[in-house]
Amino acid sequence: MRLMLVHPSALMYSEIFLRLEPLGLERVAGAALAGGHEVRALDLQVSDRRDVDRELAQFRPDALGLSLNYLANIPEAIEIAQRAKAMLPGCFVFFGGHSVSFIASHVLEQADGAVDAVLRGEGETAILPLLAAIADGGLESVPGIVTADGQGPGPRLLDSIDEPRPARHLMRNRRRYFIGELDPCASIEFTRGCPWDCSFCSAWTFYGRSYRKASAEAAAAELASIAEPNVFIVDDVAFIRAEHGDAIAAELERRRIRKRYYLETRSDVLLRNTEVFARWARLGLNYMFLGMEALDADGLELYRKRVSQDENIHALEAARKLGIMVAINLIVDPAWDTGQFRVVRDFALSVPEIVHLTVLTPYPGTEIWHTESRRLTTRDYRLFDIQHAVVPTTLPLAQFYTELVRTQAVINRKHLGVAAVTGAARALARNLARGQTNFARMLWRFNRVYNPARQLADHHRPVRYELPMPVPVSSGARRQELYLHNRPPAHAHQAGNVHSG
Ligand code: B12
Ligand code: SF4
Repeated sequence: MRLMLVHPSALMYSEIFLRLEPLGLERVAGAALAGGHEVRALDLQVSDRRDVDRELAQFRPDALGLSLNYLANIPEAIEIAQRAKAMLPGCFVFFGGHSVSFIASHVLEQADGAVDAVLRGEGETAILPLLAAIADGGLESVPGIVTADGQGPGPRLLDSIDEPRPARHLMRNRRRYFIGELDPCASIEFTRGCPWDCSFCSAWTFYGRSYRKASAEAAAAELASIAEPNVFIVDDVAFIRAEHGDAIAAELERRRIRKRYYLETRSDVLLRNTEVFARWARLGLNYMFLGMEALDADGLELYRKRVSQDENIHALEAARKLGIMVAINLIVDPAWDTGQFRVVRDFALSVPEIVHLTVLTPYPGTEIWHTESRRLTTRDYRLFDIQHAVVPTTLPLAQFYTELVRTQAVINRKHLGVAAVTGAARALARNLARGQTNFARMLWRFNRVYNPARQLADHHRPVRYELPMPVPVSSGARRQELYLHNRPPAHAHQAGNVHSG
């Protein structure tokens, strides 16, 4: 069967800092290729929308799958589905991915016949049964399927994430993937799932709090096959288990693989497994993203982060000692006044790290989607990108964005200053010499992309597709009700009791 897979465009604001390969889509492609299907893929982050039409006309796929990890991409994906159906009425169009999994039937209704099915949950286990069912019938028994006729069996978790390998070779324009000065940059997954349960996050609800690890051999073999010199490790929390991080490091040392890495982790994990991070720093770990989220105990408690402010501060010190550059994430609560923005600006200027701000956003799949008592001020999918306020702001909205952008600009100026005097300037020159311009463009586009008037205007665009209304549940509701994957694989307990709180 001919299968075409598409990842939608980059989101409005994040694309200046990064653009990364769609690993989930590549893994679904890998599973379909392993099943003997003919597969083509397009990533609209790095390709033109007109390429979809061109590819549909030339390849004439029997099935078209779109990746929807991000809510903000849903309107675009529906438009692509409608266009594909108009061009190829016999083509089976389906959606899959993180965010759409939580609101599958709602999106199917909105697509009004242009989308035949949504596959909830992990795509690798469902793609071959789906393609077989498109040919021979039996859609209702595909794991995770939702169609206009109703919901099929629950989604199935992969037993081992070692296979299938992502079909990286299908992606065109790979040189356009980058994160900061790691340009160009590939992505890899060492583990899947997160055992913590932060109230604003859907990583744990998607995987039913399960946690799986790739074998060290498979992880190293995959890294060895990656051509790019830089790699983003997509794990929700890297190196939770010290022995796992060590085992992969040992394989890389044995194979003499040296690249530069970027990863995301938690302060308590960094403090507990400092030796592992030190070993990875020697292997090329240059950058790390720490989700600190709040500067005070109340905020940390509210987000159920299960980390103290002391641990956060110690983690920054530990990373500095290891020579790893840290980007800190802080969540901006729409309830903030000017004083709270000032506190964050002062903090950002007082530390050498880069501070990244995201706006608290209840979205489907998170606990706060059900428990947040403030009413939504908008249900426009495009504003659910954690750069916009979707619940009432204490400051008038225009002033809220002015404060937000001012704070980001202060941080960015600091960042540019740092770039001018540190190794980043050398990296910039090196990248430009090699024709890699993604990083340079990012540094100079900030003022054009981030401006309060633009952010405010985003709220006044005509809205065609809206999120469903949140269904309130009591905060004491059973956890399992939030889970998308309900049956962890047999070995999910490998993670052990890693909860920090
Ligand atoms: C790595 C990552 C990124 C990377 C790369 C993203 C990319 N290009 O795909 C970067 C750093 C760029 C990123 C950025 C952002 N991210 Co992000 N990201 C993740 C993370 C941690 C892992 C995703 C991943 O690669 N997993 C590994 C792969 C193998 O899994 P997967 O992509 O989920 O794919 C599987 C299934 O979803 C499914 N699937 C996927 N596509 C398809 C397609 C079809 C047809 C089918 C059938 C199945 C299918 O099958 C795959 C294999 O099992 C997730 C959290 C999580 N655990 O999912 C957040 C997450 C997806 N990100 C999130 C957010 C908010 C963002 C940002 C908006 C943050 C910001 N403002 O800076 C940006 C926006 C990025 C953009 N598109 O422009 C939210 C999503 C929020 C939402 N509901 O919309 C998540 C869920 C984290 C969270 N806090 O809850 N992100
Ligand atoms: S530790 Fe990170 S990935 Fe895990 S639930 Fe909290 S925010 Fe999400």
